[in-house]
Amino acid sequence: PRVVVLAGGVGGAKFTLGVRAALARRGAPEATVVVNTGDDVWLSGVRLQPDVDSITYALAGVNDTSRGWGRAGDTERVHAELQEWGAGWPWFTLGDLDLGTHLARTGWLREGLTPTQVLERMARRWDLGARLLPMTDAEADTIVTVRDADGAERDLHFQEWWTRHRAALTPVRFGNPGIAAASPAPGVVEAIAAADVVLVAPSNPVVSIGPILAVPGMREALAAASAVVGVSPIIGGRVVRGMADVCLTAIGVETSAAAVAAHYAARRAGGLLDAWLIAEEDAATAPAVDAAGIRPVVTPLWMTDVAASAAIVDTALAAAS
Ligand code: GDP
Ligand code: FO1
Ligand code: CA
Repeated sequence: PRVVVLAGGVGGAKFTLGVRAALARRGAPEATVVVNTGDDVWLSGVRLQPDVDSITYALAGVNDTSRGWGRAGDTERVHAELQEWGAGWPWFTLGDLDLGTHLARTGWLREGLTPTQVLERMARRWDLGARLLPMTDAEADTIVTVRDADGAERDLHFQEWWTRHRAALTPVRFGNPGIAAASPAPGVVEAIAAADVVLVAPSNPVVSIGPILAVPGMREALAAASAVVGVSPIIGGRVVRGMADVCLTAIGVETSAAAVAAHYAARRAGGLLDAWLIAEEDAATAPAVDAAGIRPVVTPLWMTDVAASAAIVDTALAAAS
């Protein structure tokens, strides 16, 4: 089958490794992965694309699997020097190898290449086994609005809210300034139209999948897709890692597999999903998913290794047909 994946960073990367394996076994064409760029940030004059890099590094096999971001075996000499200058963010570590990526990307952007063209060029270095596309070529960094002790609202970049404050400042809302004027990156709408199935990775529904869906034209493209199957990032009523629970609470969605499904909503009711994979731990919520007009499929959802991720993808592909 022709497959498109909507993905964020680490959850998206683990899932994409499974997609690559499942499709290779079938001799199917490489998947197209539409990656969240809401995490992107300008820092010390370079453009970071954390989710794009997480997926690229994971597919290339050069990612730091224990930390969850950056390159395996990286050093932090430049970061230490930036600290001495008082440049950058002290709480945000830029690895030396990772900085090479950011410098290459920023140089090409300044030469006039679009983010899509830069990613195409970067992906050539490795045999990634998937086509990566940013969700949009426009800058649409996620901004978190919090309320200070005095009641005033304050905006922070998502990366500051997360890596500096560890999501401890209660969010009032999430936004992507500039996204209203954005459009899907070249090739995204075409890939969705040509796909036999669109898979929604078990990524953060608010700050990873949310920005992708907020790109004007994306929801229309997905509404016309052949099939859309999602995978729950919530197992046993909890997030596996990260701060999706804090994000969901902020937008009034309970941290449960069924509530996230209802948030995405049934495609036949104007929403996103035809089917929704939920963990065995959440089997009791299947009737609620069904009641929302989405076909629940109960299956193990722990992406412990590539084989486990590929098994989830097999189940998702079966649910689409
Ligand atoms: P980020 O951009 O690095 O935060 O990563 P994503 O947005 O792509 O994915 C984060 C989500 O992945 C979190 O909400 C986790 O709950 C979810 N996640 C991580 N590991 C697993 C897993 O093994 N199985 C499932 N179902 N979800 C997972
Ligand atoms: N996450 C952290 O918690 N601390 C860091 O110092 C940090 C540095 C960093 C550098 C490059 C990069 O691509 C990602 C980095 N991350 C870091 C992860 C990043 O904040 C992710 O966007 C979040 O984990 C959510 O996706
Ligand atoms: Ca992310």
